[in-house]
Parts: sequence; C-alpha cells; structure tokens
Amino acid sequence: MHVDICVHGGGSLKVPVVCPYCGVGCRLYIERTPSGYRLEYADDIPGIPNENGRLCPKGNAVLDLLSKDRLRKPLKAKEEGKFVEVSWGEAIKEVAERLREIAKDDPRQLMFFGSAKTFNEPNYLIQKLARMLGTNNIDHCARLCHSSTVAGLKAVFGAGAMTNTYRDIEMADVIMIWGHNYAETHPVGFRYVIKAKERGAKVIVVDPRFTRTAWFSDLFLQLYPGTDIALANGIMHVIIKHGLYDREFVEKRTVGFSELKRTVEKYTPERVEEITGVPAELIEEAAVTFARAENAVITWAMGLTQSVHGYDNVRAVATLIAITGHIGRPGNGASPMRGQNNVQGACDLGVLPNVFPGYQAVTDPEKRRFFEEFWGAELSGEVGLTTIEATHEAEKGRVKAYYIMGENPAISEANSKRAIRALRKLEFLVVQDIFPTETARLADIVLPATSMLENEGSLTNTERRVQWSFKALNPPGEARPDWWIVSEIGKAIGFTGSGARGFNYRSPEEILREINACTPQYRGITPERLKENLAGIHWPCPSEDHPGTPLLYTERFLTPDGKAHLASVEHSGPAEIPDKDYPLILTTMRYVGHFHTLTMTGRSELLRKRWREPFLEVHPDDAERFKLKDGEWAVVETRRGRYPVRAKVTKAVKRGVVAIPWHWGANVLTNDAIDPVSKIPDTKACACRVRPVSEAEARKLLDELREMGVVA
Ligand SMILES: Nc1nc2c(c(=O)[nH]1)N[C@H]1C(S)=C(S)[C@@H](COP(=O)(O)OP(=O)(O)OC[C@H]3O[C@@H](n4cnc5c(=O)[nH]c(N)nc54)[C@H](O)[C@@H]3O)O[C@H]1N2
Ligand SMILES: Nc1nc2c(c(=O)[nH]1)N[C@H]1C(S)=C(S)[C@@H](COP(=O)(O)OP(=O)(O)OC[C@H]3O[C@@H](n4cnc5c(=O)[nH]c(N)nc54)[C@H](O)[C@@H]3O)O[C@H]1N2
Ligand code: SF4
Ligand SMILES: [Mo]
Repeated sequence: MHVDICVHGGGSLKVPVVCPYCGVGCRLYIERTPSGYRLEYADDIPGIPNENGRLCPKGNAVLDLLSKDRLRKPLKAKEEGKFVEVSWGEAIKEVAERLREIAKDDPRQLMFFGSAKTFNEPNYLIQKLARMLGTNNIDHCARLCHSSTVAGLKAVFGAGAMTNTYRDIEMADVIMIWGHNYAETHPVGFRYVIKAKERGAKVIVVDPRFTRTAWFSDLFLQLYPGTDIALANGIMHVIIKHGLYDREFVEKRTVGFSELKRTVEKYTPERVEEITGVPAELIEEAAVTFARAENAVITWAMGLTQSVHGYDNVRAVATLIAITGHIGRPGNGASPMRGQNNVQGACDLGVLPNVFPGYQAVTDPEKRRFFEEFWGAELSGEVGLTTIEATHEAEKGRVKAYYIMGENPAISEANSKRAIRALRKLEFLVVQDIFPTETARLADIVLPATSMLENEGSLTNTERRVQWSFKALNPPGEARPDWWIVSEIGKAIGFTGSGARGFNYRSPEEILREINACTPQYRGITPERLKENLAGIHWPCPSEDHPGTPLLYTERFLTPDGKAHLASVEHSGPAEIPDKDYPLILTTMRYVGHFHTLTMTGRSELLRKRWREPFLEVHPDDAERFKLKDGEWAVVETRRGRYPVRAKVTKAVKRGVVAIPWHWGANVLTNDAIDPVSKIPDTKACACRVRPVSEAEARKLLDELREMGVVA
C-alpha cells in the first residue's frame, strides 16, 4: 500500500514515523503547522499494527521529546559530571584515538553497547565497528530482556523470534498470556486480544499479580515468582495424562517426547499447587482449555524471561506449544512480545556478542570468512562479553572502556550500585544519547544524538515487521544522527576503505543496502520497498520479489533436522529465596505511562502528572504483619540495597510477594545473578524485607541514592 507522504489538506507536510517507544511499532504522522508540530493519527494505512491510528499514552506524548534539556553539543568531562562543550571534530578525534589505543593493547578491553532505541542502520554500524576493532564485546539491553527467549526458542524451534503476528492473536480461540502485562506494556497490541475476546476467545493469564491484563482473563493463574517451570510442567502433565496432546504433530514434527513424558510425570497438579500456589483445579482447567482449542497462542514477556533459569522457562513454554501443535498455522504460535521499539532489529543485526548480522555465529569459520572478506578486516572468533559480564569484568579492571549508544545501565542494570561502581572504574566512557542521563553523568565524552523523529531509517517490531520511519522534526542544536556519529568515528579510527570495507556512508539507505547484502533474512528488504510500503515487510524476506514471511514454521522448523526439540526441564526456584532475614519475594514491573529509566517519559509533564511516583504493592496480610500503611512510606531492603517507596496495600499481589515498578531506580535492590545460558539477570525475583519509615527518613535516603546516581 502506498501513501503519499507529503500531501495533506492545506499543503502542510504530514510525515509518517514509527513510535519511538515500544515493540508494537505503531505508526503516526507528525505535521508541521505554522504554529509548530502536531501529532496526527495514521488511520489511513491498512495493515499497520495500529490500524485505527490510535496510540497509547506514551505514543500520544511523543512530541515531548522536543524537551528543552536535550543534549545539543558534544561534551567533554573536566571532572565527573562537569563538562565543557567541544566541537564535533574534537569529540570524534578523542573517541577514535582512545578506542584505537586501547584496542592496540587488547581489543577485549573494549565493550560496545548498541541501542534498541535507535534504527537498524546505526546498530549494524556499531557492531561492525566493534568487530573491525577486533572484539565481539558488543551487546545491548536485549540481554536484560529477551536474551533467554532468543536462546530458548533457538534450542526448541531453531530461531529466536516471534513466530506469528498480531493477526494470529486476533484469530486465536485461546490466548495464554504468561508473565506479560500485555494491557500495560503493549497496549495497542492488546487491542487484538480484545477483538479475539469479542469473538468468544478465552484468555488465560499467568502472573503473581492481578494485573490490568488479568482483568480480561477467564482463568487467572497466580503463581509465586520464579515457579514458571513447575507450572508449565504441571500443565503438560495433565495434557499428556488425558491424551490431549497433538499425536500427529508430535510424531511428525518433534523429537524428545518420551523423555518429556517421563519428566512431567511427577508434576501432578497437587505437587505443582504446592510449589506455585496455583490451585490444582485451575491447572487442570488451563491445561484442558489450552490443549482442546482449535487455535491458540501463548504470549510472554519479562515474567518468564528475567530469571536465572529464563532459558529453561522459555524452553518449557515452547515445548507446551509444540506438543499441542499450536504452531505453524494461522491463529497459533509463540509470541514472545519484544519490548523496545527496535530490540528485534538490534538483535537481527548482530548487536550480540555471539553472532554477526542475521544470527550467523562468530564461531563458525565459514561465516567469519564471509565477513572478513566483506568488511576487509581480520575478525575474532571468540564469543564476546554480555552486558552484566562486562560490568563484572570492568569491576576487575579487565574491561577499560565502554562505548554506549542509547542505553542507561546506571538505572536499568540489576544491582545498579555495582553497575555504577564498574562504570566509575572505567578509564574511558563514551555515551551517545539524546538526553543527559545518569550514565552520561559519568562519561568522559558525551555525544548528542538526534531522536528517531529527527532522523530516518528502518526499524523492526516484535512481529519481525521492518518499517521505515521518516524525518519529521529538526534536531536540536548540533545533535547528529546515530549512523553519522558512528561513521565519523569509524573513519577517524582509520576504516576508510570503499563500500562495505569502510565507514564512508552518506545516508541510512546506503547502510541498509549493505545490510541487505550480508543479512539473509533482510536480503529483499530494501529502502525503496520500505518507503513504498508503509505497513512494512516481515523477515525472512530472501529476495526483492519476496512478499515477506508473517508466519513461521508452516512446513519445518529451523533446527538442523527441521523438528521441534522438546525440552525436559526441572523446576528450581530463583537464585535467592525468602528466609528469616528477608522473608518476602520482591518482583519488579512497569507502568503503562512510563518507559524504562524515565529519560524520555519522565520529561513529559502529562505523563509525570498521571504516573507521579512508584508504589510498592503489598498484600493486606503482609502490610499488617510488617506494619505498613496504604499511602505511607516504607523501606524495601535486600542484600544489595535499600529503597524508599510509598506502600499500596492491595490484594492484587500474592501474599508473600511485594512488587515495585523499576522505572525510578529500584534496581538498587535486584539480584545480578545470571542465567548460565542466556546470561539474563534475575530481576523478577529476589528476597527482601520491608519496614515503615518516616517521610523525612525516606526523602533523605532518596537523596543519598540520587547523589550516588542510581535513582532517576
Ligand atoms: N509502558 C511501558 N511499556 C513497555 C515498556 C515500559 O517500560 N513501559 N518497556 C518495553 C520493554 S523493553 C519490555 S521488555 C516489555 C516488558 O513487558 P512486560 O514483561 O509485560 O513488563 P513487566 O511489567 O516488566 O513484567 C510483566 C509481568 O511479569 C510479572 N511477573 C513477575 N515475576 C513473575 C514470575 O516469576 N513469573 C511470571 N509468570 N510472571 C511474573 C509481573 O507481575 C508483571 O505483571 O514492555 C515494553 N513496553
Ligand atoms: N528491575 C528491572 N530491571 C530491568 C527490567 C525489569 O523488568 N526490571 N527490564 C529490563 C529490560 S526488559 C530492558 S529492555 C532494559 C532497558 O534498559 P535501557 O535500554 O538502559 O533503558 P532505556 O531507559 O530505554 O535507555 C535507553 C536510552 O536510549 C536513549 N535514546 C532514546 N532514543 C535514542 C536515539 O535515537 N539515539 C540514542 N543514541 N539514544 C537514544 C534514551 O534517552 C535512554 O537513555 O532494562 C532492564 N532492566
Ligand atoms: S503501543 Fe507502543 S508503539 Fe504503540 S503508541 Fe504505545 S508505546 Fe508507541
Ligand atoms: Mo525489554
């Protein structure tokens, strides 16, 4: 479908962009009028995720990114947090020299962070830069998010992405929503659940909290945090016992069933009730409802993935999907809902320490030879560091420099006080962002980037849908596009070869063409096609005349033998379980009106007014036991830190569990123990205690944390 991007009543300019917040990938128009910029709903583009044009509160607030305190000039630190403005030339030269110097000594002393908040093109470039410098130390926030999905789904189905689209969710008869507060975190995508419900679909929600999503459920399974494997095994136990699995599918398209049967045999609903706290009858009912459905999907997000056994959690849920044959057909599938607007794209383009663009392993000599030839550089075959591992290596002084493009680890990393200590220990820190963040405060050089609305390029939503976003606003001051900044640094380091062998780019289009040439899934997704087709193209798209692939695995899986590899996994709890000293389980979550570390939504007056501060959700029985009062201050303490917050006494949260949104800085509390396979931290469950405090004490403690740079 072609939409004329410039024609609008009155001859004013109406530019189609993609929302810079979440992975749903809604479109909107920004119109320039004589009195300033105006947002308009894109209700005339068939096939986009938000077909009626409507947006959620964050999407509606995008123009607040024009905020006054944007970064406008490159900055150089004189001492921590004290900067002077420098020219682009000076900033680029310094970054290039320092990176080159450290790389000469040992490139593994460098760590690069790509950004799920910017386009595909700069992400491709930053991993190319890291690799041409000789290291695979490149990662991004997907590590804290869906890295366990990427690894877990690869093991079971052969590839790590969502297997279907929002349309399939709309067509399903049963929608299981697992550790995913769909209504608050992918609000416009949730419309498809509501449409399915209007058709009579049943919704099953698995969450320790009675969320806004749970309000729409027919069945609500309220488990203890960290007990997801036991629940999945219990559901599979019932399905296998009653012979409700899809025999033909299991026989023809899977391997590993007999071992699975043996493993889940001991997970009787009664035993699973003891582990998870979910009543046995509900486990039976959920199992029967899911298995008997003609069409069913499971969506999941952080409640499943952010765990020291996230990899096993994902494999268990994928196995449940496979044995019921709910995959590879319209109206079915595995829907890990990707979070950031371009986290799918950053993963696809190799902003990961183990793969080149297109998930081609750095350890595969053939793939490495291809990229060595393509980029004209010698490349390392050693898998690089992940984000949390880099923190731990920086703490030991083994990683000496970070180049962070669009990430805010001072607030977003588990055990943030440790993350801050590591950042402070670095010899050289470059932060490229649109706002002065808590992480930028510690930088040696700060590079001002344009926001996605002031810049253009491609980005990939959770459905593997690649869309082009056009330039709608003028950037503030001297802010420059991310692709431009990385290119300049690449050239200044000395990568001046022609074509793919250097960084001589003039436009994002040119970079996307290079991506087309080296990324099999993106081969046919050219800039010309994306600009023509505003609803985008779903990868894999192997050639320019290919329409794209919305639904995966209709014939075979991407594993070497083409079959789904069923996983037999055993339950084991979170890394830290409650004890006498820390008797409660703490979990963390999001609010619909805020995004992550508040760098963007925190600058919107409207959003800030409605979602003013965090609240600790605590069950009335626990509130009584620990003397907390609704609306009054409490301190949450873990083995890593203390955090003051007002209590909200509510039965929405399970007894024994407290929950807190992490946007404002609750990562001072969380546990940075990691999953051995996917290296994701345990941010959804750790042990804590709570006590009441006076407002004065709470404010004093908050000031201390702010001074330390770990709360927003
Ligand atoms: N408004 C808003 N939307 C966002 C974002 C945002 O910051 N704000 N961020 C985006 C990003 S990057 C992501 S990754 C997604 C995340 O989207 P979600 O994963 O939906 O977000 P969360 O609120 O972190 O966690 C979801 C739920 O997991 C539950 N949970 C906690 N522990 C467990 C457990 O052990 N098991 C189970 N089954 N559930 C558990 C929590 O109670 C919570 O309701 O949202 C995206 N969309
Ligand atoms: N306790 C706890 N911790 C969590 C989570 C949780 O559920 N609980 N969730 C985790 C998850 S799922 C995620 S994804 C991470 C997110 O962690 P981060 O990615 O660190 O969080 P953001 O605040 O999104 O940081 C993105 C940064 O990019 C900047 N930015 C925005 N647009 C652009 C641009 O166009 N160019 C550049 N260069 N910069 C830009 C923003 O200003 C911001 O500073 O947090 C994780 N941390
Ligand atoms: S649902 Fe996501 S993409 Fe859509 S408007 Fe809201 S934040 Fe933006
Ligand atoms: Mo995320």
